[in-house]
Amino acid sequence: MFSEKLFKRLYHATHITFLTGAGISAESGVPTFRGKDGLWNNHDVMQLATPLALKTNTDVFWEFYNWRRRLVTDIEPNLGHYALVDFERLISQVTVITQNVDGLHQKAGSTDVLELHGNIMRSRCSECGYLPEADGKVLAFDKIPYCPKCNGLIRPDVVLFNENLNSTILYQAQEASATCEVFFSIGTSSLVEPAASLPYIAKANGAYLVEINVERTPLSDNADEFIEGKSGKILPMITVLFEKIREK
Ligand code: BV8
Ligand code: ZN
Repeated sequence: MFSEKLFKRLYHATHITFLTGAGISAESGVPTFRGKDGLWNNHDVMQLATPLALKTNTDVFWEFYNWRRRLVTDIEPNLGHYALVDFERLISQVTVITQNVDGLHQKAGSTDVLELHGNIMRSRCSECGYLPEADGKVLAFDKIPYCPKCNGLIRPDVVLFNENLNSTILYQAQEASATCEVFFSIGTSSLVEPAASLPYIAKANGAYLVEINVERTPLSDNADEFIEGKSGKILPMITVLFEKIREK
C-alpha cells in the first residue's frame, strides 16, 4: 500500500506540506464540487461561485452560500483532518494549504493553515470592505445581507472563480511548496488554478510528491506515489505506521 521510500523521506523530513481539496471534507458530509452532488438544485456550481452571479443572480447566489453555511456550521472534522494535526507531533514543520472554505483544518487543530480560497463563514462588504463577523455581528442565514455602514452588498469572504487570490497567501503557499521535502496532494481534482500548480512547484524543487484520492486525476501520472483510497482511512494509517518506524 505504501512505499518504503515514502517513510524514508518522511523520516528525514523537517518540513512537509499538504494541499487539500473538497475530498478531505467529503467524509465529514461536505459535498464535493465535481462529484455526483457537484450540481446544486440543478444549478452548476461553477456558474454560481462567480462575481457575475453575485451581482446578477444575488438571491440564488446567497441561497447557495447560505445553504453551504448552514451545512458547514454543523459538521465536524474527520480522521483525515486529525491525521494532519498528528503530523505536527511527528515532523517539525507542517504546512496545510487548503482550497476548502469550511474551516475544518483549524477546527481539527492544525496550526499552520493557508486558506487559498478564503473562508465561507467570514463575510465582507463588496463596497467598503466592512467585516461583519470581525465586528461581532452574526449574519442570519435566510436573507441577503447589506452593509450597516454603506448599505453595500455583503458577500462571503471567499475567492470566486475569475477572482484573484490573496497575493500574500498565494506567495506563502508557493514558498511552502518549494521548500518542503514531502508534498501530499489530498482529495482534489487538481483542476483549479493556481492551486493545481503547487504540486509541480514542490516536485521541481526536489520534494517527494504523494497523491491520495479515490480516483486518478491529471496530477497522478506526475506523482511519485499515487495512493488510492479515502483520505479519512489512508492518512491515519500513514501516521500510525510512521510513528512505529520512528520509535524503532
Ligand atoms: C484566478 C471558493 C486569476 C468558492 C473556489 C482555463 C484553464 C485553466 C484555468 C482557468 C481557465 N479559465 C479560468 C481559469 C482560472 C480558474 C480555474 O482554475 N478554472 C478551472 C476550473 C478551469 N481559476 C480561478 O478563477 C482562480 N482565480 O485564476 O485568478 C484570474 C483573474 C481574472 C480572470 C481570470 C483569472 C480562482 C479559483 C478559486 C475559485 N474558488 N472556491 C467556494 O468554495 O464557494 S474553487 C472550488 O474548487 C473550491 O474551493 C474547491 O475546493 C476547488 C477545487 O475543487 P476540489 O477541491 O478539487 O474539489 P472537487 O470536487 O473538484 O474534487 C474533489 C476530489 O476529491 C475529487 O478528485 C474526488 O475524487 C476526491 N475525493 C472525494 N472523496 C474523497 C476524495 N479523495 C480522498 N478521499 C475522499 N473521501
Ligand atoms: Zn460597506
